[in-house]
Amino acid sequence: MALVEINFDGIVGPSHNYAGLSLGNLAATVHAGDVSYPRAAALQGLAKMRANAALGLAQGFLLPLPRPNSAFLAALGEPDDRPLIGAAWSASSMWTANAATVSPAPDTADRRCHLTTANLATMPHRSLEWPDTARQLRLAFADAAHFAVHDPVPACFGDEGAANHMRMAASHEAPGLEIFVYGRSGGAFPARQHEQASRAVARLHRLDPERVLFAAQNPAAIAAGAFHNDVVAVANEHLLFAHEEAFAEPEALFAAIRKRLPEAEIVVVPSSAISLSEAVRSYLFNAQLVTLPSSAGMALVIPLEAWESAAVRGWLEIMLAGNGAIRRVIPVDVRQSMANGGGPACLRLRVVADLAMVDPRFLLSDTNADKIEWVVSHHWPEQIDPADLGSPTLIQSVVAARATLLQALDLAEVT
Ligand code: SUG
Repeated sequence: MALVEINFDGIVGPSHNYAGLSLGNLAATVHAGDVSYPRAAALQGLAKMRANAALGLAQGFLLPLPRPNSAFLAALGEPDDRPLIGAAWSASSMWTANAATVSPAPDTADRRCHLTTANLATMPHRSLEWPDTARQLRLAFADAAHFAVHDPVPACFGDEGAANHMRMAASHEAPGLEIFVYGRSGGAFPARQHEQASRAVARLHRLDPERVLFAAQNPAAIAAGAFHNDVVAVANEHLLFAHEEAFAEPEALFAAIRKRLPEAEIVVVPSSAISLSEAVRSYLFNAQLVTLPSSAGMALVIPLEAWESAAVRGWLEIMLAGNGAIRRVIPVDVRQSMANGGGPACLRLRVVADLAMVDPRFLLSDTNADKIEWVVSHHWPEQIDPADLGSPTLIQSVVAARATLLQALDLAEVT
C-alpha cells in the first residue's frame, strides 16, 4: 500500500452567499449582507486545486450539498426570518476541513483509515451538513477493508472535525501523533470544539492513547476570532507551525509533543512579530502546509491576504531566508471564501490513504477539472444578493447547476 496525503477540497456551491451566520467568525460577520460571486468563488477554489495538483500533490474533491435545504425550512414551518433562510441556503460545506476528523491507517488499532463525520452542532447552518456529508464520505471511501466512516458523535458535544485536529509524524505513512484541540466555553464567542467530542473521536478511531494529546485552545485566541484552531496553527509531518497565543498551555503541549515525537520541529511565531489580531485577519496559519515531492521540503500555501500583510510578509521572508523546513510560500486567491472566514486550509480535508482505494470519481484529473470548470462557468450564478435568497428563479438555477455538475462527474447517485 502506498500511502499519500490526499487533499479533498470542497467545490464551492452555486448558492455561496454572505449571510453573516457565524458568531465569532470575524470575516463572515464583517461581510454579512455583501453580494457574493459564486462562479468566481468556485473558480478560485478550482484554481487552487489545479495548482496543488501541478505541484505533484494528490488532489480530490467533495461535492456541494443540496441547497436550499427545503426540509429544514419545512420543519421550521417555512420561516421568513433571514438568518434561517440563510442557513438553508448556506454553501458552508465548501470548508471540508470541518467535514470530518481523519485518522490514517498507521494510527489505528485495526489499520483502517477512520473518518468521523463532524456534527458541527454549534452553528445552525453548519449542523445541517452532516447527513449529506456522511453519505458522500461513504461513497468516496466505500472500501470497508481500508476505511471506516463513522456517523457524528452526539450533538450535545460539538465537533468541528479536522479543523481542531493535527497529526504529526516522521512522515505521512509512519504512525502519527494525533493532537486534538478543544475550546472551553465562557468567552464572548462560542467554543465550537468540545473536549468530550474530541475524546470520543479518539476512542472511535481506536487510537493508541500513548500517541494522542488533548490540548485546550487559548481563550484569548477564540476571543480574537480563532473560532477553529486551524486559524492559529497548522501541522504537517514533523513540523508544527503555530502562533504564540494559539494554545492555553503551549509549553506543556510542546514538551508532550517532543516527548512522543523526538523529531518534532515546532516553529512558533511570536506576538511581537505578528499580533494575534493580525494572524487572524491575515489567516497566515490557515495555510496548507504540504510536503513537496522529490524531497523538495515543505511549502506553505497561504491566502493572498497574508502575503499582502506587511508584518506577515516580513516574517515569512526572514523565515524563508533561514532555509528551514518550509522552502516555499505560495500565495493563492481564495478571496470569496476568505470573506466568509475560510482560507486555503479550511477548503480542504486531508486524508492519508492509498489513492487506489478511493473512488476515482472523487479524484481530480485534468478531465474532471475541465468538466468542473465548464459546469461552473456556464451554470453557477454570477452573483447573489442575500436579499434574493428564497426567490423561485434562484432556487431553480442553483438546483439545476448542482444537478448538472453531478451528472458531468458521473456522480448523480449522490443526489
Ligand atoms: O464555520 N463560515 C465558516 C468558515 C469555516 C472555516 N473553516 C475552518 N476554519 N476550518 C464557519 O464559520 C460563514 C457563513 C455565512 O455567514 O454565510 C461560515 O459558515
